[in-house]
Amino acid sequence: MNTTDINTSQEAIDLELAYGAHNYHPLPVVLSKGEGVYLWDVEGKKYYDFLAAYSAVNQGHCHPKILKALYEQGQTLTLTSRAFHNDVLGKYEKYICEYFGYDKVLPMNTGVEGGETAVKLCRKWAYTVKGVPKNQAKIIFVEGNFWGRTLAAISSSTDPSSYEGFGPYMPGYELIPYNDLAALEKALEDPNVAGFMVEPIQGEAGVVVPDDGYLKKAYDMCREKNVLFIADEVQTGIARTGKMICCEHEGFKPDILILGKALSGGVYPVSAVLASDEIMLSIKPGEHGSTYGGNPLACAVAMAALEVVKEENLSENAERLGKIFRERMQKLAEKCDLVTLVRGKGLLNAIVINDSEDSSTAWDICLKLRDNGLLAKPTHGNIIRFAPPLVMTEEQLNACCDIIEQTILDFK
Ligand code: IF1
Repeated sequence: MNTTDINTSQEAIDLELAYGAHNYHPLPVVLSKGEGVYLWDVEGKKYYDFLAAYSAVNQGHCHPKILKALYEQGQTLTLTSRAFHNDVLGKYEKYICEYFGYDKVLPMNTGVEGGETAVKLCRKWAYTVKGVPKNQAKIIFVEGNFWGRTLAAISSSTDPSSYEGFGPYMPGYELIPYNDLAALEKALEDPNVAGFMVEPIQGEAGVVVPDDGYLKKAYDMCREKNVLFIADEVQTGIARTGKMICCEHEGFKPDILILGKALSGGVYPVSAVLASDEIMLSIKPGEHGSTYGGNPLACAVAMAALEVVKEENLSENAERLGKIFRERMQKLAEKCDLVTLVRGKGLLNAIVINDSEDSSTAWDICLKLRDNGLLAKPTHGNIIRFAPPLVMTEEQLNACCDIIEQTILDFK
C-alpha cells in the first residue's frame, strides 16, 4: 500500500523533483480534481482550465458519459492484445470510419504513434502502389512542425529543444517553409516524394494559422503528383477549431488522417490513423501494430468521447465561442501594447506578447493568470496558447476573458 501522503502542493512538487525525470518545467500548480472546465489544486483553489491538456480534454474533465464507458468496459474486458479478436474493436472501427468517412482505421495509442504509423503507411504505399524505388521514399514536412518526441518525429523538427542531442536522425525527410506553396511545388518535382505531412494549424509553433486556401491548394498539388496528403489533426481535430477536423474548413478530406488527444476525451491514450483501402491495405498482417492498439477499453472510451462531441455540438460551440474570444482579445490588443496580436480558429487560439522570445514575460503573465484563477501556459517564448475545453459556456468564456484582460492590464 502506498503510504506517501500529499497534503500540500509543495510536497507533490518535491516528490516529483526527487523521483521523477526532469523532462518538464510545469507551471507551479498541483492539481487534484477536474470537472468540466474546472480544475482544483491540492489546497482547494479553483481554476478555469485554459489549456485542456493541449486539446486532449475537449469534452471537459471527467465527462460522465466517457467515464461510464470506462467503468463498464473496465469491469468486463480491458485488453486481449491483437493475437485474438474481441467484441468491441470491430464495432469501434466501423463507428470511427463512418464518423470521419474513411474505408479503414489503424488504431494506436499516442499521437506520435499515429504519426509513426502514417509515415510507415505512406512509405509502404509508395513502394507497393506508387512504385517508388526501395528505400528511396521521401516525405515532406514543414518548418515549425511538432508531432511528438520519438526519433522519427524529432528527425523532422526544426526546434533544437526537440532534436538537439538525439541524433543521428531519420533519413528520407525534406523540410520546406510552412504556408509556402511555391516551396511545396518545387519539392513535389521529386518523383520519389511519397507524402506531405502537415498540421492544419501549427499548435506548438504558437497556433500558427496558414493563409486561407493554403491547405486545399497543397492538397490539390499533392493529388496532381500522386503524393499522399497526411493531416496531423492530433491537436486540431475533434472539434477544436470549430469543425470536426480542421481540413473541413477548406472542404477536403486528407488522404491520411491522424487523430489523438481528445479522441478519448482525456480519459485514456487513444490515437487513430484513417485512410482508404488502397493505402491501408499496403500494410500486411504482422507488419505493424502495438500491444494496446485498439484495446477494448480504448475503443469503448473513444466511441463515447466521439458521441459526446456530436451530442453536445462541440464544433459549433467552439466556432461561436472562438469568435467571441478573438474579438475580446483583439480589443485588448488595441488598448494594451503588451499584446501584439491574437490568432487562431475555433477554440485553438494564442496571443503574442510584445517581448522577446527569451523573455519571461509570457511565463510571468501565466503565473499571474494562475493567481487569478485561470490556467494557461506559454508555448514558444512570448506566445500564450488559450485552448479551453469545448464544453465551455458563453458566460464562463466571458468570465475567463475578464480574468485575462484584468491580469494583462494590471501586469507591470
Ligand atoms: C509534450 C507540445 C502540444 C501534437 C501534434 C502529435 C502529437 C502532439 C500536433 C504527439 C502532442 C503534446 C505533446 C506534449 C505537449 C503537447 C504539445 F507542446 F509538445 F507541442 F500540444 F503542442 N501531433 N502534443 O501537438 O502526440 O504522442 O504526445 O500523444 O510532449 O509535452 P502524443
